[in-house]
Amino acid sequence: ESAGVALDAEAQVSQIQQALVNNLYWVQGKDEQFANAHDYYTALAHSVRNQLLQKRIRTAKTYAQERAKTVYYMSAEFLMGRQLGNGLINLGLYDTMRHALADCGLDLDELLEREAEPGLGNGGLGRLAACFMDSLTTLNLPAVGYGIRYEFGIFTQLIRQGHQVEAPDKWLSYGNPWEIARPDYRVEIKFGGHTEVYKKDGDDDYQVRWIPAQTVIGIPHDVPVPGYGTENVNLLRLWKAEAGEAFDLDAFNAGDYFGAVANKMISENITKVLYPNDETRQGKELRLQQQYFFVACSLQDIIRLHLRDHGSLENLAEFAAIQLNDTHPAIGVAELMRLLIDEYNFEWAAAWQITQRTFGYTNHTLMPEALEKWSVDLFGKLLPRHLEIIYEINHRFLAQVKLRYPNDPDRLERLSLIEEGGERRVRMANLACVGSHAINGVAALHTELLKQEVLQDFYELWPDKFSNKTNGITPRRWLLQCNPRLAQLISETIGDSWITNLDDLKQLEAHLDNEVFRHAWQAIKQENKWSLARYIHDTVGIKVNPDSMFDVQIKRIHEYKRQLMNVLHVITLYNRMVQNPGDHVVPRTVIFGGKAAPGYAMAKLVVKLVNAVADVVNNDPIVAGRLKVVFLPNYNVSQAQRLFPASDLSEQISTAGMEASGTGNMKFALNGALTIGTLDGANVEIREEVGADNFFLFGLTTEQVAACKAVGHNPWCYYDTNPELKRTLDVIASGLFSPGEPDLFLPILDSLLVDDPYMVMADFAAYVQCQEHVSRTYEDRDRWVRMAILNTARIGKFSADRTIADYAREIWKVKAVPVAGE
Ligand code: 26M
Repeated sequence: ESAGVALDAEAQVSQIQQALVNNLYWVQGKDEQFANAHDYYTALAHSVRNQLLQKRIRTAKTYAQERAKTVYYMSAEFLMGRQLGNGLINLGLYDTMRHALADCGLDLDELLEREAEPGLGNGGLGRLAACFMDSLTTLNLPAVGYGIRYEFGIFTQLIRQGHQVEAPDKWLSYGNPWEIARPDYRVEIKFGGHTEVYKKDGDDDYQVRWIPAQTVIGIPHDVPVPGYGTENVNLLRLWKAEAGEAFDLDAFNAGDYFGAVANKMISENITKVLYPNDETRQGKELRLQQQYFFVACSLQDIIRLHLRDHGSLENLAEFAAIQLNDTHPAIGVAELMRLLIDEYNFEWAAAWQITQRTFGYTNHTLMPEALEKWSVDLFGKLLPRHLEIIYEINHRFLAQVKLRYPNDPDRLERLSLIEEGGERRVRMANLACVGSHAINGVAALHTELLKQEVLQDFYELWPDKFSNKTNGITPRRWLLQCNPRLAQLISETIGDSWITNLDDLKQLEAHLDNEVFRHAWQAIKQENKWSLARYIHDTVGIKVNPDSMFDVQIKRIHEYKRQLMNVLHVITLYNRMVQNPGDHVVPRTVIFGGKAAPGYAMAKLVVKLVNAVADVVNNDPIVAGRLKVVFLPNYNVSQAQRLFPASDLSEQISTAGMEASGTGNMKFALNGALTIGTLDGANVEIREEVGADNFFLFGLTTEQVAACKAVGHNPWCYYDTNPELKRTLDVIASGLFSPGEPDLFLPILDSLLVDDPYMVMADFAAYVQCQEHVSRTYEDRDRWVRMAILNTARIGKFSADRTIADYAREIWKVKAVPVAGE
């Protein structure tokens, strides 16, 4: 029998090789002889895609037959990361493929590197959507992700003379083998114009109709989403905007050729580029167009599918659960009402019930500047009918509130969907709350703060709508795929059930006292660090000491995340080494990665400061081998997959009460890095799970931050009483890091010493002290390894499989529909 298996494997290998050669020839028009690595990548991607499409077709049939309730996850962002490696792992083809390629002299790892990264998101929110898609499929839950097919994703970050420079992300320039365009499911989307009242034939009632000014076409582009160890394949359906067919006929006929083509460009602009703002919104018209465009496309698609399978929209909420990933798709509440009332002739009350029962809303931020509000003026010009509907929703809602709180005009003002006083604005979070049956935060602390602060009035009105759903990450990409050596050690030790049941990692604890196991664990971390050190040298030319502690902060650059505090610590370490060169130190390599929003001056200045400090520190022989600073340009999902496995220390140091959850924190711990962090977001729950002894905690709590601000925080007193902090700021002020530009970093010093809104000064001493504790612990390498193992062993709660199972049971009421094997 083993001979039979061997033969089968051999047959499989030659089958794979034949498929690749065929693709090169018939699809790409290339002879084997002239094919380069990218051509082979494309051939391989097509062969994986074909297998996924086959499974997808069988999945769609099963879902339709079973009349299954479906989750529609609406998100303006999906940060999927590269697909090929993930597809191979999910299909169980990874090892076979590696051997088949090696047979032809090709290196799988090298081909995987040829894939362009689909960066269709800013950061945490978009990556969460991608992890959720992985878990939805792995759990066999019928689901569609709806989003935008941006032609340019998050910008490419270049560093020039230490400054961030943005370049366009041309991710589609070599084609995208993962999508398939579906022009047969195109939809028409209208914008602008006005509304009018009319009487329908044979009907006494008046109806409203929208006479729009423009039509844009939405073309779905489908990306198959595989799961681990399942036949099911779900869909990510991304919409591309094109000009309407008749866009130009009138103009052409009038002889206005140029105007006609210009109009076409305006339509196609809608899905041109991802807005690179994370957490701050600007009321840009194109952004509202993007939001309405993808939501309106998706709702038409949902309705088409629902009517196909169920015949009437009466029971929409029984078969469709639509989740709003933040307020970006919240306009969907008004659009579904418009469709039901204007197009499908529902009465208001019935339409409203269907709408509320169908939508759920997830909030992702406590930062007030991130709450979306659209000027009523702009809104009415772009979506006049939707503005009317929002006014009507508001009118009925506030009437209901008035009954409950008869003499509370302030409360009415706060709950209103319209912000008054100054420019009137539509509050999208209020629209999302009113239009949904479920509202959730993304970590326990975040949900509590939502209930007590940002959404307090809604919580008092409808406490039962609120729940917490602590974020999670997919263990497939964030351990199995990115850290194959550790994944293998774990599977050899406790079996491989952890891949779909992450709580099983607990079994590692039984091996804590096994010295061989601990050495193997440490050796893997060391190998991962060597490989990262090579990558750092290849990309930025810096030689780092692979035996030093890899201290890593990778996330969007934002003041509340406090990369600045981390740099101040680095400068402090540098000052110490310069002043006392003979003192014993624990060597560190401090690594930063992250993009600053292009219009966020302070964040860009922090990028410059990191690079400027790196220039000085890395070229000073006094600290050689003991301190290095690295800023890795263009942090993205692919780079993250190299960084988490090679990290010793995870920096999660946001001001308490400001980070909704964080998900990078989970990826570090899963890969055996220890956290230095504040009691913020999911850090609180991570610490609870891994144990206080295995987590480096420091800093003010949310309450202490609030109390400090209430009495008036005076940053100067920290400067005056902490000589090391004083020296650190003085060194920046001296111009050491800005030769020839003495004032360059003044805005940073000003921010720290005038307002210090993020409490960097207040937390600095505690942070530095905690870092000393980190260093001492790292010196006892065996103790460190034990702590690392315990972090991995106890992180099971943060699997996105758990998160999604909670959403499915408590919000969506959806059940698994497994597709039978062939
Ligand atoms: C808004 C307007 C224009 C352009 C972009 C935006 C925008 C985009 C993303 C605003 C906010 C955006 O994301 C917020 C976000 O990423 N929140 C993060 O969500 C993660 C997943 O829940 C959490 O882990 C992070 O703590 C939270 O910051």
